[in-house]
Amino acid sequence: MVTEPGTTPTQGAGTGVVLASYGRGALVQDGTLTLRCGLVGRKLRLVCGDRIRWQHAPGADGPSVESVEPRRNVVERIDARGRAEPVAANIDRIAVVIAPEPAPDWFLVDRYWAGARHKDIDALLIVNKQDLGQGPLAEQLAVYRSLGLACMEVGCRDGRGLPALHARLAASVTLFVGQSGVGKSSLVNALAPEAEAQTAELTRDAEGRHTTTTARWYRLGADAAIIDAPGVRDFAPPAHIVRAAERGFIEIHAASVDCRFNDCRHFDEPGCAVRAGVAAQHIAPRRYESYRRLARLYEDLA
Ligand SMILES: Nc1nc2c(ncn2[C@@H]2O[C@H](COP(=O)(O)OP(=O)(O)OP(=O)(O)O)[C@@H](O)[C@H]2O)c(=O)[nH]1
Ligand SMILES: [Mg+2]
Ligand SMILES: [Zn+2]
Repeated sequence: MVTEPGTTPTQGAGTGVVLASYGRGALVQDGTLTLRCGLVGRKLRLVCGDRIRWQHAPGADGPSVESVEPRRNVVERIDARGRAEPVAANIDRIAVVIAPEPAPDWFLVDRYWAGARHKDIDALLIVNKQDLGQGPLAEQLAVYRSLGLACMEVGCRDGRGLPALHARLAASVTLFVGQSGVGKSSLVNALAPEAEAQTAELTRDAEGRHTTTTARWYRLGADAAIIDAPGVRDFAPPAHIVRAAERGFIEIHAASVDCRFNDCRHFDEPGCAVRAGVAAQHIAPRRYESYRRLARLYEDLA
């Protein structure tokens, strides 16, 4: 029954949180117990962060997840075939991690931010690898700061900014997302002491690098948690969670009150205050382009 280091054989029942979900089973934490659970029934679909009830009946092989509490929210991504895939549930904050290397995909940052706003989830931009400098990032960071997105500069290698980040993540559940290789797992390891011991589940990809293959919850102190998610390049929040694409783009939404038409999409409608704002440099052209790409994608899928 014990297939994962640190799992505890047990009898009884209780409630816990899903640390990681693996198709036919889940790793569950209940207080100090870590349990490798099967699933009762074929319909049960679990995701990292789910609150569940488990039971280990006498005579059973091991503990099973019996039921899932209703989710407060669920963050999804779209896979290469355009299907929505849940990543994590019951999240307070999405932290988008970027770094000078690999070069940021700003469209991805914009989509995650818009998606977080749409779901009323707090958003944070973490700029890692400060030891590499941030030259070309500075211009875009200034745009995000002016729009009110919290940005924190950190470095796993030299420990820069980590105490401030740790403090910021207190009393909440934060999902780390971002491109592969930006240092999400390195950050989680640096912040959560218990994570370091569990890097066994990191696998190596074709180029021999460690890469994360499934979302995984780690406790951060007594009252907080961080979820390390895989950074597959093609993944992004699905369009349907950013249905209100415009609402997710704070500056575009603000300008749109002056558009001539109430249902202006800000593409080529006459009297569009958003395009006027872009022309007058009040709205960053790159942000407008992100909005257009997202709005188009949504229209294609609708
Ligand atoms: N120079 C520098 N390199 C770093 C820093 N943080 C992480 N790295 C390196 O970046 C590489 C990728 O780190 P990971 O933590 O595996 O990145 P990840 O975002 O978890 O990647 P995926 O799991 O594939 O999504 C590793 O070689 C790390 O050593 C940093 O602060 N500075
Ligand atoms: Mg990783
Ligand atoms: Zn408009």
